Order: sequence, then structure tokens, then C-alpha cells
Amino acid sequence: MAKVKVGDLGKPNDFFTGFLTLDINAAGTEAVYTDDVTGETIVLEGRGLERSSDNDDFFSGGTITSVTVNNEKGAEVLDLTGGHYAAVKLLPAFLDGNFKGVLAFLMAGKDTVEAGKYSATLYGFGGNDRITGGKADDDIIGGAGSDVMTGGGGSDHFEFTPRKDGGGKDVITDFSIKGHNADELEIHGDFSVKAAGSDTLLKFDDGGSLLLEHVKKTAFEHYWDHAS
Ligand SMILES: [Ca+2]
Ligand SMILES: [Ca+2]
Repeated sequence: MAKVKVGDLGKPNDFFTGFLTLDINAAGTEAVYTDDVTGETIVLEGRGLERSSDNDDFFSGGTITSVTVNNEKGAEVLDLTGGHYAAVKLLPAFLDGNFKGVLAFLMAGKDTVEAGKYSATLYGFGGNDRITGGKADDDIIGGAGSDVMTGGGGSDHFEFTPRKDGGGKDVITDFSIKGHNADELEIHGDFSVKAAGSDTLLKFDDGGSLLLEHVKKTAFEHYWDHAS
């Protein structure tokens, strides 16, 4: 289970051009990918980190336990701790899905994801995640698994896609329907609306559900009629 703090990351796929240089320290405990074009860096800590003899940019072994991503100005935009990853799989994940592919690889399990002081795009990816936005306006996308999401301050945008296999019981703890910090809900799929005490439960035709805590069914229906 990794703990992830996300700063001013912007759109993940704007990160890293693919022109990367890999440096590894002699002890095999720290490795740094530097983007030769932008100066952005990914700092990896772990153990037994080894460079592939076939390709300078690949690892041939080792375990990554923490990851820090810095932008072109050297500011930290993502900090991940408590992970356990086979280093050999990192660059293939990048080649497969750019930097978003790296994040999907790092965050495939059950994670806690938190925003810093900037607006952030917070992905949960696979696994049952706990995602918490900050004071600013955040984009929150839980992905697969059953995720618990809290927007925090600001006007947050939640994106929900039900899964065909019926998995995914998500919860939004602080969805705000009105006022100047009203949140937005973007839903891909058809659903029915049920009252659940003082909460509202959206049940999706393809399986899965989304619980909006502290939102009354009538208030949600009024909101959705105007939003869609
Ligand atoms: Ca998830
Ligand atoms: Ca927020």
C-alpha cells in the first residue's frame, strides 16, 4: 500500500518527453531518471537497483520503495512512499502508457492519495483507494476498485466510470451540490437513484455503485436534471 502526495502535477502525460537518462548510485539505493529535454526528474529509492547491460535506460533488477517526481524548476510534484515494485517493470510501464502508465503501475494496489496545496488531478487507478483533495479545485478519478473520495475545499470534479464486471462501490464523502464551491460529477453510464437514509445511492446498470454521503435524493435529482 503506497502513500501518494500529489502537488502541481498537471496532466500526467505532459510530463516527460521520453528522452531519459538513468543514473544509479554505487550502492544501488538511489536512481534518477532525468528528462534530457525538460530537466524533469524521477528519483527512485530502493535496494539492489541495477542497470541493464543491454540498455542504459532499463533496470535489470532491484526493488523500488519510494518515488519523487520533480518538475523542470526542481519543485516536487509527486511523492510516493511505502511502495514495493520490481524496478525492471518501470520503464516498460512508461513505454506502454507514458508517464500516466508509470503512475498506473505505481498505483495499481490499494493506496492513499492526497493533494498538496495546489489544484491536482488525483487518480486512484486500480485497487480500493482513499483519495483526498486539498483546499483548491481538484479532479478526482478513482479508477477500478472501490474507492472512498473526499474533495476537500474548492469546486472539485469527480469522474466515475462503472465497471462491466460489476465491481466498484465508490463513495464520495463531501459532494457539494450548491454554493460557490459546488462540485461537479461526471458519470459515464446509466444508473438508477435510490435514497439511503440521508445519503443518495446511484446504482449502475452495468454493475457498481456510487454513494453520495450527506446528499438527499431529492436534492441530487434536482441537481442532475440541471447538470445533464
Ligand atoms: Ca481505485
Ligand atoms: Ca478540493
